[in-house]
Formats: sequence, C-alpha cells, structure tokens
Amino acid sequence: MADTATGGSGTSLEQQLDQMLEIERFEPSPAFKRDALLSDPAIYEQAAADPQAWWSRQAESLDWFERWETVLDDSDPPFYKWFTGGKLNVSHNCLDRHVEAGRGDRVAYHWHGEEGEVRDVTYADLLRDVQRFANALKDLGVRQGDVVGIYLPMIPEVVVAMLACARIGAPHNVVFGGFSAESVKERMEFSEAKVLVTVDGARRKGKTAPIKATVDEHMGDLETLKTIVVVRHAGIADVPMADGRDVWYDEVCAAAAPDCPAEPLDAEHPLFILYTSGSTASPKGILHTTGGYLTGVAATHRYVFDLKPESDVYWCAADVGWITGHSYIVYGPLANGATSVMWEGAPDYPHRGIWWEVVEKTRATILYAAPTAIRTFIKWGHELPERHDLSSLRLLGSVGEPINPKAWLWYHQVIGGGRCPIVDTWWQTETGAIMITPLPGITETKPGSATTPFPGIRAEVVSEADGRPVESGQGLLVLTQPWPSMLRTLYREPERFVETYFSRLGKETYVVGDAARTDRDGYFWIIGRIDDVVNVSGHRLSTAEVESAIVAHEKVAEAAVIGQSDEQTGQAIAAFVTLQGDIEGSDELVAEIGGVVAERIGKFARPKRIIWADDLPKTRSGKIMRRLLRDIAEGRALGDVTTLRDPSVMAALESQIQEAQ
Ligand code: 6R9
Repeated sequence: MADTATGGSGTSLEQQLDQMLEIERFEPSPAFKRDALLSDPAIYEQAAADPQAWWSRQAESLDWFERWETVLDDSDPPFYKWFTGGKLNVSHNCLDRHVEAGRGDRVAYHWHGEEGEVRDVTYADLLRDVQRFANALKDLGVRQGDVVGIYLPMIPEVVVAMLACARIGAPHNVVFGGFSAESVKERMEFSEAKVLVTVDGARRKGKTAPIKATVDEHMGDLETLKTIVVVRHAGIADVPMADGRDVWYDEVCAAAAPDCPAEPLDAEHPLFILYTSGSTASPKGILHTTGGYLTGVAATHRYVFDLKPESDVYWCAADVGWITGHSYIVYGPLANGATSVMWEGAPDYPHRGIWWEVVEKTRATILYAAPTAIRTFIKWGHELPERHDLSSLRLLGSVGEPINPKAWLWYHQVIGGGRCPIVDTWWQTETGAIMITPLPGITETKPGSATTPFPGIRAEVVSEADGRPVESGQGLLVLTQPWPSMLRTLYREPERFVETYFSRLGKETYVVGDAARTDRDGYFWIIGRIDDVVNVSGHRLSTAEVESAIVAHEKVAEAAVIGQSDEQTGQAIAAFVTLQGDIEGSDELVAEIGGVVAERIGKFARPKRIIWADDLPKTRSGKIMRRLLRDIAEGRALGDVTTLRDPSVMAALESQIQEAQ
C-alpha cells in the first residue's frame, strides 16, 4: 500500500471507501451498556480538557512506591518523560499487589498445550516462580540496566522470564519464536544482551524443532552474551550445553533464594526493547519504560475490553513475541488482575476447530485476534465454530491490520452470535498501547473503522504537503500530543528516532507511518503503511530486510520486494529477482531463495511469489519504483512511467510475468 497516500492507483480504493462509509452501524446493546465500565460519552471531553489529569487518574490505579512529581516533562520534545520522580515496579503491580489483596488463588493463565495439556497458573504461582528466577538472574550476574534476551514459545515461562526481568530492572528483549536463530543473534548483538533465555525445543503442529541446538549454531561468537538459560519443554534428549555458558532454567531456579523484593524503579526506567521492522534493513529497537507504559496498557486493557477481572476469561490469541503479546497477554491483563487463556499452538492443530474448542472449554468471554486469522476461519467455513458452544463470549477484538467489513461482519455474526461488540484497535509497537478504538459501552461501530482515539489521545489526518488537517480524502495519520506509553527512543539510535517519527512535521507531531482518512463523523479509517513496511498476517516486515536476505544468495544480483494484496494474509511478499550473468530462474532456485529468507529472518518472511526479472524499473537517480512493481504484480494498468530511466524495462517485465503464468 506504500504509495497510496501520494496518489498511485487511488480511485477504486476511494470508491470502495465511500461505499464503506455508508454501510451498517452497530450500537452497543442496552444490556452491554448497562453493565459497561464506561458508558458516558462525556469521558472523551473530560479527558480532552485536561489530558494530564486524565492520565494521572489512570496512573493512580497502579501501586507506586513513591508518587511522581511531574506528570509530563515536555521540556525536550520529542524526548518526553512521564511521571518523573515516581517510583514503582511492574512485577509488583502485576503480582504482589494482587496476592497481598488475597487474590493469589486467582488463575492468571489457563495454559492450553498443543497436545491437549492444561496448566492453570495462579497469581501466587507466578509470584513464587518470578522471585526465584529473578534471584537466579542476579546470581548469574545480571544487574539493573543489563539486557536479557528471551526467545521462548508460548509457555508460562515466557511470562515468568519477562516479569523476573522487570522485577530487578533488567530490560528484556523478546524475540518472536518465528524469527530465525540468525535474527535472534542480530538482536542480541544490537542490544548487547548479557543473558539469553531459550528452550530445548518448540512444538509446532506435532513436530518438535530443536531450538537450543539451532541457537548454538549462530550464537557462538557473541562476546557480550555470557549465559544461555534453557527451559525444558519439548523433552529433547540430547540438548548441547556448553560448559561455563549454558544452564538449565529449573536448576538455577532451584538453587536460587525464594524471596526477591521488587526493586523500586524510576518511572522512566527502561522496561523492554522490542525490535520491529522499519523502512531500512536494520530493525528498530523500540524502547518502552516503566510508569507510562504500564499506565497506558492497564487503562486501555481495562476500558477497551471492559474488563471485569472477577468474572471475565480473556483470550488474546497473539504471540508474546509481538507488542500485542507484551501489552495484552502479559502486562495489561496482569496489571488488571485478569484471568487469561494462553494457547501454545497453531490455529489448525490438532484440528481446525481448536480455537472454538478452547473457547468452549475455558468459557472465554473476550477474544482478541487478528483479521488474518478471521479470514482463515472464514475460508474453513462457519460449520466449525458452529459445532461449539461460544455463548460465553461477550466481546471481540481485532488488531494488526485493517479488518475488511466482510470479515468484521462474519466475526460479529458467526463468532459473536450477533451480540458481541467488536473493538477494532489500531496501534503499533511504538505506541505501546491501543490508540484508536471503540469503547464498547459507548461507541457506535462501523465495520472496517477503528473509530475514534482513546480518551487522552489526539490523532489527526494531515496532508503530506503542509501538515494541515485533511478535510476529505486520505492523508498521513499523526498523533499530535504525547501519551504515557509512547516509545521513548530507538535503543542506542536517538537520531534515527527523531528522524523516523518527528522530522516530517516537527518535533511535536508523531508521524505514524500509516495513511488514513476520516469520515464526517470523525471516525478514522486506516488504509495502510506509507513506508516500506509490509504487513503479512499482521507481522511487520521491511521490504529492505527481505531484499537483503534474498541478495545474500550467491546467484542473485538484485532484488526488489513488494507487498502484494492477498486475500488471506492482507499482504504477501512478492520478490522481483534479477539473477547473476546468464543464470536462468528455476524451481530449485525459488526454493533456495525461500530457504535463505527463512534462515536469515524466519519462515513467515518467505516470499509467496518470486518473479524473475532481467532488469528492475528505476528512476534516473537509481531508485527502484516499487509502485510500478505493485501495479504489475497485481495486474493493474501501469501508472506514470515517465520518470523511469529506461521505460522499456516495464514492457519486458510484463512479458516475463505473462510467460510465467
Ligand atoms: C499492534 C500492532 C503496526 C501497524 C500499524 C498499522 C497496522 C495495526 C491495525 C492496523 C489497521 C488496525 N495496524 N492495527 N491497521 N487497523 N486495527 O500490530 O503493532 O506490529 O507494530 O504493527 O499495523 O499499519 O502501523 P505493529
């Protein structure tokens, strides 16, 4: 979608959007409204009138060892600070205070394993395990400020590891389990992680991947990494353990002292780094801190999901390795004392109805999922969910990419039985918490729109040319006032932080990187990325990152990667590849290139389509025109080709595409 904000092939999209703006609206039912935590629209004006007072009220729902002196320090934009002078601890807020209030027996996670195992982990269990592991980390030499890498599948230990880090003030750097070991190494290197917590093996659809052995192949020469802690999970027999470097999780925990008081940390103490794709090949280390982040995720989790911690069973079906997992599987739900479902596996193992079986078994009341999953379920047919009792559900959420109205309506009808409000939540790794979203007891929803900014958030759609608000039509989505859970910087790259987000329209306007439009009711309609970020099944990838993996293949001369519209995954990776000399494209080469990408980034980044190209369309200054490549890949009439250095390249490409079909 990268060029849509600047013109490109806009007309059909415009028409489509206009139609969408006219269709159905859904009001919260009177029953939902009656019981909702928030049902008075005046909350929006109140928060807008004094955002700092609103956010302080949210921060007050946390436990602070010392209250803050200043709500917002905006003396050096865009380096904002929140709740300065305040001291707190995230793990204390997520665990101790619930246990101290007599809620230790409450289940924090109903964990469901791939092979049908069920493990209930209470708040008291978590507190016990977190203290032991926090002490174990200290015994391993981890000090406040040291980075700890985490590369774990969806098992309760991932939560324990994150909270143990938070307890002692060691920022964690979680890497999604779908990333390759090489990506893990890169992220450990960039962040100079001292310890990496990983697993013997990960289970996926009945198979077991030897994670520790694979990690070893890549991690050897990292001097900064002193220790690898290995969680036993998949029962792998011959796990290689290096003397003096590798230790077993259960053994270090058993040897550690049981009590580890939560460290009082500054509100601005770094909580975690999470690498995410940007416009260039090197991922950005998004840095989040303690007080503001927890305030943002706790407030949004409570109000967006209308959470009643005593009775709700909440299921966020993301992976902990993405920001959605950090904020809405771990920190938001635990801060609010929620009971969550944690699902280890894939949506189609052991069978395609497993999600609905889990909803039925756990009596889940809230489900938060990605549109790509919903579209997959649509393809598998409504009969599967209909075989299960989904009557416990009362609220549905969507995140990660725009949800098309058809999928929205299916989700509403088939999964929600027509009675559950849907919250389509727009936000990013950078924003830390949900930014644009309905409030389910207040907002009238329109399928396909994330509706309006959360109270205390100010968003606008502005023109790229002069930064003025766009009355009709699309423009750049921007956030025009700081918020507590915003990223503080890019780890060790403050200039890149300013350049990426705050250079286009000044230091007080956060440029999101998405195009959007607003309708006459002031509702936001997110269109998609305007940079070179591709969103495959809600996973962010940079075209440059995939290109640099492809050109690592010795037979490849050049590659250009685009995101091509895809019914299932939203966007899919298509790669135009120019080979060295007179090497001919072949099926083997397709497989080899896919293999290199899987090895360097992860399987989910593998191109869905490779198109052999003798040459790539470039401007006179040598820039690849991806807009034209998208046109050609999606079979559209070509846009303006006059700026091309050699317009004949396009004709050649068109004929190459036809041959291939
Ligand atoms: C939370 C998350 C962020 C990008 C974002 C946008 C897209 C996320 C969306 C959505 C339309 C929604 N996005 N939620 N687009 N409607 N409800 O996904 O973070 O991985 O950093 O991706 O995802 O393009 O800019 P992240």
